[in-house]
Amino acid sequence: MKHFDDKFVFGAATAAFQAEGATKEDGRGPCYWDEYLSRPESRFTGDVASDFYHKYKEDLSLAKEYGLNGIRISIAWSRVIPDGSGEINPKGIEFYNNLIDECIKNGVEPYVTLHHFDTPLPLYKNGDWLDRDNIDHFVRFAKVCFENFGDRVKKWVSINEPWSVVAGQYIIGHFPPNIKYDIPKAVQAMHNMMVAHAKVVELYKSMNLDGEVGVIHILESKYPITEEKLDEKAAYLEDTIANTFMLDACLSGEYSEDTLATIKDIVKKNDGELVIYEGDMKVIKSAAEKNDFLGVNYYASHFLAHHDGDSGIHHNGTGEKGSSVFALKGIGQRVTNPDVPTTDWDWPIYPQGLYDMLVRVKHNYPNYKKIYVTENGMGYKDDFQDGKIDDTARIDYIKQHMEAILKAIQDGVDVQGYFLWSLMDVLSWTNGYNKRYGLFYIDFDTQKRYVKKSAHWMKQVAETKTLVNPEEIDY
Ligand code: BGP
Repeated sequence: MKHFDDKFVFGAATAAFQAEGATKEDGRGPCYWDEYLSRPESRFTGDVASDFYHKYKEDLSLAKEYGLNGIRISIAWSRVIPDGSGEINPKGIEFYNNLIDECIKNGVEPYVTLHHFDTPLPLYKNGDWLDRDNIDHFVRFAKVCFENFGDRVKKWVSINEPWSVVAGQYIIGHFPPNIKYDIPKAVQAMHNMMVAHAKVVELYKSMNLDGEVGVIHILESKYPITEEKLDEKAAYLEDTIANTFMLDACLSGEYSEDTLATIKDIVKKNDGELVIYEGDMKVIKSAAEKNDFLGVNYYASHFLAHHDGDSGIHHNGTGEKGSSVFALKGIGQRVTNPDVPTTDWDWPIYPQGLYDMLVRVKHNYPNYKKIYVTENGMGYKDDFQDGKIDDTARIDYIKQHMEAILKAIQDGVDVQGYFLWSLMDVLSWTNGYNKRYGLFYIDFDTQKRYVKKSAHWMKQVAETKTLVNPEEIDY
């Protein structure tokens, strides 16, 4: 199949903290990133970011002009409820009302995420997703959003990427509270997030709003670097903790025997224990039947080798190619596959991994309903030449991944949309502003927007529903 069908959504993604800026305006409370990035050793802050808070009209009009009909935005919990659990901030409601109305006015449908990495600071200090009360506070926040925006927003996402949150917070340690190698905490927080997701689905469905609700997972394939049994085991273990654990929860509504045994074993090898509270699996099961869609975020796949020692990680947060190390005790280590190219941040570029993941979801979870690819894109140090940015490397990346999606559709997977990360350049959580993903380049000193070659290409793709050759783009 060479064409996307007429219903296919061509979108781009943003997230509140990475785009909005205006972190102290109109009564917004701090989230944990505000506190973390204000420390003296921080290389950057989110105080201005892409200034989307003030420039959203311009960005939405660019989205429309360049052929997009969908946008992912997220609602900053601490803009709507500044301390996370107390008073509602009318100015926060007003901002999102205006933003949502502007999306609709431009024919760019908002897909709205409730939690995109930005827990309000007081709740984070209470333990964030390790604190079970956080679940109730989050459900209340969801209710406020459904009540205020549910008449116009028809696509809701509970949580963005549980695995990335906990890997950042408790394993890699590049997200606050910067804990390293605490796999038991990571697993517990993931489980708690899936309970929170499930409760939000239940709530949404009980409100009889005429829309859809789902969850987004980062789903990156894991392959053994050789056919050796031990390498295969390492790939299986990382796949279970990062992918199967979450897919089982949101699509099967139960952890399979294998999944649970493997997770418990990994946690035990790291001196911990997973606690599943009474009632958790009941709500998870019920929500799995009601979920309307699965969002798949995909950037890279990983190649695994056996690893017998302690955990050891070096996070490449600057784009110094080749500097990454990632080895986990009781799981395995990521290694370079010489046949697979990587970005400057050492992310393997492997579109086959997206195809394999999409087909696997359909095969292993036949009740999955439908999929949106809710993030995919290439972090790149764009070269700005007199107002022009020729990002052909990014176009190649996107094209290859869209080809993988078309192939999956052809093979029977129901994928209904693609959202490029990101609409315009935004803050990258652990890298700052030189790792760019946008269709629109931002000069962060002036906040002026410039149209990249990839935006011209995307417009043609969206208009023709065909993956046009980048060489045909006049730029
Ligand atoms: C995803 C997040 C996004 C975005 C993207 C790129 O995990 O959902 O918010 O940041 O990754 O990541 P990075 O900016 O680290 O390159």
